[in-house]
Amino acid sequence: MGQMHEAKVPDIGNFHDVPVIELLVAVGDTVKADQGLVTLESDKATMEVPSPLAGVVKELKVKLGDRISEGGVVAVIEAAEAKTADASHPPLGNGARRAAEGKSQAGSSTGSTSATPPSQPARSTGVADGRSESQAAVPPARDAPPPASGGRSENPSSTPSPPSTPPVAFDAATVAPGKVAHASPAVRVFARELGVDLGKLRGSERGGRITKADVQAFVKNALQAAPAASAAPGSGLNLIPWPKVDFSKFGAIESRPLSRIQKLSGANLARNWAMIPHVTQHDEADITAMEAFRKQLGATHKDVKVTPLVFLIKAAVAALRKYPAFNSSLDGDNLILKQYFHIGIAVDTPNGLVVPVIRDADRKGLLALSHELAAISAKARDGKLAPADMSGGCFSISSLGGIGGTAFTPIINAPEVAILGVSKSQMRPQWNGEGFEPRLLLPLSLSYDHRVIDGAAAARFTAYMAQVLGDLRLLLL
Ligand code: CAO
Repeated sequence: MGQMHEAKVPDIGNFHDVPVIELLVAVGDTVKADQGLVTLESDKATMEVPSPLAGVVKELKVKLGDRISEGGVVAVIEAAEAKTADASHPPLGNGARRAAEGKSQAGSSTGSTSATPPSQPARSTGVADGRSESQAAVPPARDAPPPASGGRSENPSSTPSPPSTPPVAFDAATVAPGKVAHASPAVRVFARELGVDLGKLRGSERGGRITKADVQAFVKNALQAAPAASAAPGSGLNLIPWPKVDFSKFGAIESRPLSRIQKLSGANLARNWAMIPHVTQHDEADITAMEAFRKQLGATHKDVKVTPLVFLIKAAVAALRKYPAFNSSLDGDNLILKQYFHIGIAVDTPNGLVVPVIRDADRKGLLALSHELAAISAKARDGKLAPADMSGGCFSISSLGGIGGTAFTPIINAPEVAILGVSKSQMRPQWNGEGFEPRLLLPLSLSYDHRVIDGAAAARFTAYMAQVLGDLRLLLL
């Protein structure tokens, strides 16, 4: 018989008494190391609690609807082989476990001991409640066949994707937006899987509580109503049906199911693209002087890599200050203007695109931002971002400058109202009034929500960003 190990809730940020909304395994199941055992749902995101090692589920310590905190035991796993229990996952009863427990005990709702390393992160699946924060802003799918344009996931040296859900910045507000509904966690999961906004349902149970049958009836009605709606001019998007093609008639094919994340993020992007009237304003910044300064910083500060991105963060903050409408969100008939400057950065990871947020970027210098960017990118690539790391953004930057391209159309990260896409800088001849001189030009692509921002304002915003990047002294104003 293998040794028994407890699977505990790792560090999940400042969340306590988080409900268990899904049991991903049953007693007797064989699990791999790091495989999700249960799903927890905070008010920001869902997270899977991973198995600390490969083995067999001997006991489930939680049931649907239970509430649990960091350190709480969700399951007991019998190790597949004794040798799989290494120093980082010592078995129960091993004296070494006390060293591993530490902080994970503090927030435990079950108060049991465990050998699960407290630092092992819960994997955020980015499924949030009715607020749409910290979503990835730009389109490529994560686990899909690699895009032709390249990206980190195509890099053969990249770490292969883990078998289950990676952290992702999309939330389920897209899938199930609206008011908080009176429904059990299981019903909410069910509704989310079907893309049903519970806010639109009236529950049949006492107190308006929504049941699974209510959700099924809602979907049935919606399906029946769909043909009529699509036939009526002007109703909804009035789209013709998606083409159904038997591709195998034309050649060999492989059918690959979309991951849960792809489904969620796809819904998110589709919502943002369909609901926000996007316009993309393109501009160029002359970063010749900035680049010289960046190289100088690189030569004198070897402990951190200073890339153009930190200058873009500072320039974006300056432009957000000057044009506050860009640092806002629509809330019904109100515009919420934010007085803080939290900048989301799209990070390409082997597991997909995530958008961690750098908080209070206005209060940080270029070097501090460089350190934070390096730390948060590493955390993202290691799949260790907590939901809190990906929330609260005001404005996002998606930089493909390290890869290539001349321009692109980033999709706005609702409820933000603008996003900056950055492409690769190029040395090009510029007319200075007397002759051509080589200047380093950085392409900027600003997508904005035309309901909130006028074209002239967007042109001013990008022009100002270009001006700041061209003369960094403006940052001192
Ligand atoms: N023009 C030219 N070179 C650029 C550049 C630009 N606009 N931006 C960065 N570079 C250079 C950097 O200086 C660095 O050069 P060296 O290695 O010679 O120093 C190199 O490109 C790589 O930079 P980087 O990517 O490591 O660092 P970064 O700060 O520019 O970006 C991060 C960090 C996390 C944003 C980036 O690694 C990343 O993940 N980018 C992809 C974002 C993404 O996928 N966006 C959405 C696309 S659509 O889904």
